Amino acid sequence: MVEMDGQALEEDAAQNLDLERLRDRLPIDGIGSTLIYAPSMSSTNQRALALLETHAAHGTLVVAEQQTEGRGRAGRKWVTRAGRGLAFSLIINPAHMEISSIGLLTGLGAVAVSDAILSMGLRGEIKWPNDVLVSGRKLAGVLMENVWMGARLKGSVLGIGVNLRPGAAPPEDQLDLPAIDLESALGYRVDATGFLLAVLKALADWWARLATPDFLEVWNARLAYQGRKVCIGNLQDQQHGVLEAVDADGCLVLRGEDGSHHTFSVGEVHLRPQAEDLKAG
Ligand code: BT5
Repeated sequence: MVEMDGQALEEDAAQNLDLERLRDRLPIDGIGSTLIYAPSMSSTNQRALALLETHAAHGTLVVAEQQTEGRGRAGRKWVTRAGRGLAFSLIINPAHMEISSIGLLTGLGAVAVSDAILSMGLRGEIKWPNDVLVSGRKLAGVLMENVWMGARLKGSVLGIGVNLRPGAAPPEDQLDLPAIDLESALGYRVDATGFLLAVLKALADWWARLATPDFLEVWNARLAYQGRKVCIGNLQDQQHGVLEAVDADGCLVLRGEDGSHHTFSVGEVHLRPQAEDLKAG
């Protein structure tokens, strides 16, 4: 089933996605069982969360080529510019997952994007928990949001934003981390539909194997800043240590100077390399 919104694209940017082709290839193992597309949306996550409230099914996919109120974590903004980027959100029913391992879903999004770019010859690193970096620059961001009914998890929305073409990201002075787009990294024009399908295929494959050691191994193998000194937390409370790994629940494990281990769950914490380690690395 495909639903289309009538909202038009801002600017005169050409539509990136070939909807006919997308429709023909979906669903992929249940992913994209319902496709909701609009050239422009406020936020695909916002739309998907609203759908989840009205009992949308697992696998429902919401796609836009521009967002006017794209969301990052902790109230930050994510920019998706018409004809330059891609934004999509997948409704997931994590009924069979332990609540403690819900953080794996953020990793699922990041691993799927890094798989898709690897198939194009680009090695991505995952800055825990939710960024995909190429050459230390942010190519994509993942935002997982949950809908609760009391203590019961009704469903999750896995939102992914990717910079496809030059000009996708806002100016550097508005960024925490330098940005990059897929086309600049590859040096040739990217097929947006093919790329989206590759991410969806990877999401479907890893969703089926989320609780396996394979998934954790791949996530860890692509982890940015591994073995380096990092600092994590917020302005009030910062912890320093050497970044060791992601554990089976998707939590980040740091080793302190005294050798003790500290575990952080996917939340509102901010991870960055320490300045002296940046200079060294
Ligand atoms: C993220 O948050 O990186 C999560 C981004 C998730 C976006 C997707 S798009 C589909 C779905 N619908 C939504 O509304 N959201 C999701 P965070 O780690 O908090 O990073 C946010 C920061 O990234 C901002 O404060 C900027 O510094 C930076 N940023 C914003 N737009 C960017 C872009 N296009 N490219 C690179 N960096 C960007």
